[in-house]
Amino acid sequence: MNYRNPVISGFHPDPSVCRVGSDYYLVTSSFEYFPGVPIFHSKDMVHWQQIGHCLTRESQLPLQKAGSSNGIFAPTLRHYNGRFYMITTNVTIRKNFYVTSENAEGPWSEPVWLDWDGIDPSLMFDEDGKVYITGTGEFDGSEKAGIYQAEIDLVTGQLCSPRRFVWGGTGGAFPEGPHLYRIFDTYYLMISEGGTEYGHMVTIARSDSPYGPFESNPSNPILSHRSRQSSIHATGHADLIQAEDGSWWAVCLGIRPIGYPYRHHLGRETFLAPVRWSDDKWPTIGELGIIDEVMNAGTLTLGQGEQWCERDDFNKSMLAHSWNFLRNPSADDWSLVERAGWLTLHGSAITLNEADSPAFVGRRQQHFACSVSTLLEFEPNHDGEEAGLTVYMNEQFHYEIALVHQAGRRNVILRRRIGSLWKESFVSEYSDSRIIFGIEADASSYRFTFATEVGEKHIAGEAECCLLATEVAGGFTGVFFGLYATGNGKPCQAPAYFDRFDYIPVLNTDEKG
Ligand code: 6LW
Repeated sequence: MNYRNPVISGFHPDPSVCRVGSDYYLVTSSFEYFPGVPIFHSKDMVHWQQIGHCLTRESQLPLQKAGSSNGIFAPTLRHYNGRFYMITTNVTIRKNFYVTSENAEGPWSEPVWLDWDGIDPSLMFDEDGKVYITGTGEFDGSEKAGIYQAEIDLVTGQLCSPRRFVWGGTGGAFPEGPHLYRIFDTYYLMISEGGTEYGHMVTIARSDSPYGPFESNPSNPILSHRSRQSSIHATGHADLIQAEDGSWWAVCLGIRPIGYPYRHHLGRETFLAPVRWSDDKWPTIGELGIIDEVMNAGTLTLGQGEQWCERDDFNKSMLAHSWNFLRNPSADDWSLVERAGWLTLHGSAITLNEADSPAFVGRRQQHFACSVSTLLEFEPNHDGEEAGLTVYMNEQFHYEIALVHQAGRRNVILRRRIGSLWKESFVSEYSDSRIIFGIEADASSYRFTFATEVGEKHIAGEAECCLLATEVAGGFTGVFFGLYATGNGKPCQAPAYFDRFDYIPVLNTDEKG
């Protein structure tokens, strides 16, 4: 049987995976978004369902004023003695920490803050009871670039040995994202090099001792799409996993750029690839380091994917796991109970143009071709009061279709913000307080629409996907669709009520199968 990559589409980078019996669990990075570190469950490693987040409280995830693409970097997920451990870095406060839980769904513990510098911390539970923390050294020049390691006591969070440099990789830039494994009674140290962009690769070394000296695999890299003719690029940051049936697999990140020069706007996504061991016990990921959008599932027994939920009616008292806030949301800014069946947003003075926490509830764009829409009820009566639907990459790169009070009039606007340039490319007076906003996406453009509940759909304009791409906008994240409200510099007195949010992927015949 074949399966399709990415196995988790949209902005889901730096995957880390573990297995408990026949259940697989996976986490990804979340940067400035809240809650943090989405966690997924699967029975086959191909079909993943999000079951929650590891970091759901501000005490675990302080993100005040976190710059875009700061906050939470690469997490590692492990299960040991009936307990899950998720270890990661909050780059904004320069702290490494772990949280634990008996159930992957949570609740997860308060953080154990570590005396450990750098990023990308990983844990390895050795057979003799020792636990190793392995991580990427500081990038600020205070340490030699490479991978550092120590023993750690996970009851107290204290280190029980000095921090030691263990490997610098094969000479690529940014040796990072390490995981230490004990396989075939040998210690394998797998890392990424080349940076998370088009030079990305995975390399591996091994030793009889957890501290090395590590012997580099003569066939490194074991995964890389550098200079490849492929729809997938920048593959790297991998984690190894042995399936219940004994077969070996890796999850890794990759991107699917559009056009030339390449531009990718959906972010770094999660891919699955088979791992083969050579006779002399070195692994390779995929076909000689190459992965594909369609791959053979080998001995995995594939189950059914979850039905895509096209409509969120906001009828529950909790937001679905797919929704996120920007940084730590203010409790006054949003409610699912204030008006039953509607998401209410109270716009604050903060706008989408600030690296702050505007009244915003968003979800990742996970398909190149898709359409989203929402019904908004909003009666702005003061200049600057605004609510609508945004395609958001970061505070400097976003598009929105909105209802806004401007110079005494209520207008529908299409605004495009690209770096220091911005333009309202459509402005049309609109007298009603109810409006349906829509965005129709294909791989290269977004089309913005509006309609009354009974009337025909009008096109407000189009905008390029490539101008929101990482290659233009920078950062480590991917595009979100967001519902938002703002008073543009002062509190918005009118509440913005959103009745529903539809996300309808346009799948090609292959993807449906
Ligand atoms: C992460 C690093 C990386 O910490 O990108 O692709 C950084 N690899 O290991 C942010 O995701």
